[in-house]
Amino acid sequence: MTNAADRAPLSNSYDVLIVGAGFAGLYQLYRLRQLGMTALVVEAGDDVGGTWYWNRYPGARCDVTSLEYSYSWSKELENEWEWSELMASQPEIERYAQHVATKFDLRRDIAFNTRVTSAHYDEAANCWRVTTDRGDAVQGRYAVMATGCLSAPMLPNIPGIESYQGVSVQTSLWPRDGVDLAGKRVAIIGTGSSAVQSIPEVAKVAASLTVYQRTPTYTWPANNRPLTEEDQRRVRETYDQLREQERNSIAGIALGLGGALFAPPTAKILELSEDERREALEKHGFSVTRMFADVPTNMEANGVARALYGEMVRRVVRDPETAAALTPSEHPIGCKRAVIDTNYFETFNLPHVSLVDLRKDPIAAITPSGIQTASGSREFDVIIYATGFDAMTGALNRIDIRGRGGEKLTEHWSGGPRNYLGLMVAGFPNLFTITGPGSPSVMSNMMVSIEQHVDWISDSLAYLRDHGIERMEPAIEAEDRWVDHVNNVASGTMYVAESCHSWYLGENVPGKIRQFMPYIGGVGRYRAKCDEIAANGYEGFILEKAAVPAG
Ligand code: FAD
Ligand code: N01
Repeated sequence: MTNAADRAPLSNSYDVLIVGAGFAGLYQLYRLRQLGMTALVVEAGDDVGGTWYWNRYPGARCDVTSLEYSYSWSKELENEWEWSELMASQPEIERYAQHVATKFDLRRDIAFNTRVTSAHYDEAANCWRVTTDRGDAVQGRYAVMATGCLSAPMLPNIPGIESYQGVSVQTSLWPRDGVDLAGKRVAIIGTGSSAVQSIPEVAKVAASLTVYQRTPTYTWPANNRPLTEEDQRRVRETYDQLREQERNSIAGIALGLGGALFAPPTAKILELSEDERREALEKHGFSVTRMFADVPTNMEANGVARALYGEMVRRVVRDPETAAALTPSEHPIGCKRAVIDTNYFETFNLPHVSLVDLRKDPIAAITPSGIQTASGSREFDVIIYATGFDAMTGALNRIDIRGRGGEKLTEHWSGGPRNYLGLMVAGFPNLFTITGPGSPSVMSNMMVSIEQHVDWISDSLAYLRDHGIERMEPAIEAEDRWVDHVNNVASGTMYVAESCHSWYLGENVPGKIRQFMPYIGGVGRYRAKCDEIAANGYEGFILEKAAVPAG
């Protein structure tokens, strides 16, 4: 299969259907081929890369050291690929995904330009029946949802949005040919990671840039730099140990952002005198607020760090009113996903860049020519929506997934996402989710978590085959216990503090249940738990031979 729009018709039946050709889907396909299973990947985009295919906005790059944000399952790949920067940009990561697809000849089993619209479990035939927006109907004994955690873009429900006559674009659906921003009057709505990365780049070319901010963001300098040959050599020499450290770490990271060995902080900000705190501020700037072990766990320590953070913003941003608006005051440091930037605050000192504080001056409407707030209207040539995603559950819920007895996944999850180990859902036999809610997922270097899930799923499928088992699903009691465990680990942390409103909690999506979705027990502990469950004959799962084999 190629990425041509007019692809050949699909076969009727596969061992495994995989949805999504990002890093998860690609590795899953590779592993299934190794097992000798037939697999089809269905992908909405016209090529591989997932996140790195869709998010082409100016400034897009990863915020984990690229030598770590890369596959670990092929020594040859590891040795031949040269990352040019500490944290690679979107085009480079996309090229890496394309290189992997070409090197391992993966595209021939991928149906591109095809969106899965439904996946229904046929209990009698014990298979998943999948339909697509191109009229395909295919079946697989197993289905693997590699649909991504940050792949369901959100457009805000602002009145008049459809009436706008200029160019409007979402960071997460940025066109491959780019958007002409040179000399244009540009507005950007949002100040999360995508906006923080875009703003300095857009400001370089636009005639004017107006940033519409609802919630100010804690962001830390990326300190990105080109990688030297010495960096690459040093990491290659110790790659095996580094990968092992990642797998057993809390967040899937062994190297810090500087590329040096990373150790979780141990010093406490509350144990420092006022003079020592000031000294640390002078020496480390913004980073001082991320260096102490008590800041994420103790609200008093968090408050001290917030005051230092505010001081740093005031030091960088010259206009006091803009500095005040850019300073987070309501939510604790660390309760939302950390944001990493290059010259974010500095950009607000440029004469053609301005900030609209939506807490004081909310958006009333998008008009045919621009944006109207309570205080008046501004006209723009381009509006950029950096307004985020329906995270973790969005891509799954946008597919009509039905399990045993026709139960809809959205019904099963009407009180918030529920599953066992973040991998399987009770009542949805033989359906696996990669980096789903209830797993470390977005709380980690995703590459490490993706590989762990793909390996676990592949090993499970081999086990089922070797033991003549045709149906696997979690017992409802095991699911209940896991959901309780995930909630208990998060309870009392700043992630669920009342003052925290994050996409981890689903709060950015109107009507979504407030529930902390990822598992924060740590990548290493979680891996050990998954391995132990498998070693104990898949404890908590119901394994059975189907009455009727798949047709
Ligand atoms: P994705 O890459 O999201 O791929 C899922 C694919 O499934 C997509 O191509 C999508 O088109 C397809 N799909 C979904 N639904 C359907 C359907 N119904 N039918 C057909 N196809 C479908 N993580 C990190 O660890 N470090 C980082 O630095 C980092 N940076 C990020 C930067 C951005 C801008 C974003 C948005 C996310 C970032 N992430 C980062 C998270 C990132 O999503 C993961 O690291 C990783 O790329 C996810 O891979 P995936 O294959 O699981 O999902
Ligand atoms: O999305 P976000 P993102 N009116 O949800 C605002 C990964 N990622 O695409 O906070 C006005 O963080 C919203 O405001 P508020 C990473 O995991 C990584 O930026 O809800 N504003 C917020 O400011 C990240 O966390 C990188 O008040 C509205 C913004 O839009 C995740 O993807 C880079 C609004 C959305 O921020 C998502 O990041 C990019 C409205 N109606 C992404 N609706 C790296 O650097 C929403 N907003 C690795």
